[in-house]
Amino acid sequence: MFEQTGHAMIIGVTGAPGAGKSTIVDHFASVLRAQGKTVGIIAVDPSSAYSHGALLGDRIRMQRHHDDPGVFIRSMATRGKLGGVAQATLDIALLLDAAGRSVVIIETVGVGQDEIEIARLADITVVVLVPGMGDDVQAIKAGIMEVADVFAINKSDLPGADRLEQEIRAMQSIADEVGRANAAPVRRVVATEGQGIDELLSVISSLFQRQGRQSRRAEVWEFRLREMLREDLLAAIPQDTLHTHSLLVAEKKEDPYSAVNALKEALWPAK
Ligand SMILES: Nc1nc2c(ncn2[C@@H]2O[C@H](COP(=O)(O)OP(=O)(O)OP(=O)(O)O)[C@@H](O)[C@H]2O)c(=O)[nH]1
Ligand SMILES: [Mg+2]
Repeated sequence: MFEQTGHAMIIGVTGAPGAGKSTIVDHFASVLRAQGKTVGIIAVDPSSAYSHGALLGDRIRMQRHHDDPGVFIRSMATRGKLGGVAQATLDIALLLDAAGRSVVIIETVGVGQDEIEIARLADITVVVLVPGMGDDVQAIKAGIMEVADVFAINKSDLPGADRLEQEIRAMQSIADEVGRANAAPVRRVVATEGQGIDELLSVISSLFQRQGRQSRRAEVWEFRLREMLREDLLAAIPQDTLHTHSLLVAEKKEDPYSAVNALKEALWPAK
């Protein structure tokens, strides 16, 4: 199956809760379908640990695609444990890729570090910001700035879009001064009206074309291989050996460094 992967363009859409990510993704799907492309959508939904409403909301908003086999939608609940979700998301994205979807879209709420990891899996990441939310700059500070390939200012029908755009530009020029150039293009959209969606998608496609399919993949695979290695090594250590050393460390009969050495010894006995 792995040989069949590597054909899809993976788009990440991230941003604050309620920024309009699902509405944008929904319109992306319509535009892509009209171009004859097949679409896979993965909605990573951290809020479903607390309320199932959000999950249902996503389904309802994307309902106009529900009887189109060209659009596959999968919601992933993270149930409070984000570790491992990035891996699971990548695996599903690869599965959709292998199944022949031309575009795979990953929607994730950009709040924590783990979700930024998910955003990094994409070939092109769109960060959705909204005017007048006050926490935009916060979100940018939290590391979202670096993962953005494109900024979408959604809800541009509301006041404050100019100011937000200026704020983004100011951030970019600071990043430029400290040598972390990020001239990600900024586009305004009104997702509810479908305004600016075509333009946003064409910016995404041309960035993807320019950067080439491979540029992100080595980074993504390094991340994935690290996880696979971690899982394999942990699985190779007998559970009771790990437990015994945990007890010893807790009782201060062994220091953690010696414990790790002893565990490595269990994996690779010295000759
Ligand atoms: N005024 C205005 N409202 C919008 C626009 N786009 C989306 N909304 C509204 O914003 C709300 C949230 O939209 P969603 O698409 O669910 O946002 P989301 O980012 O997917 O939300 P979560 O997945 O819950 O984080 C909905 O009530 C939308 O109708 C827009 O361009 N202008
Ligand atoms: Mg959503």
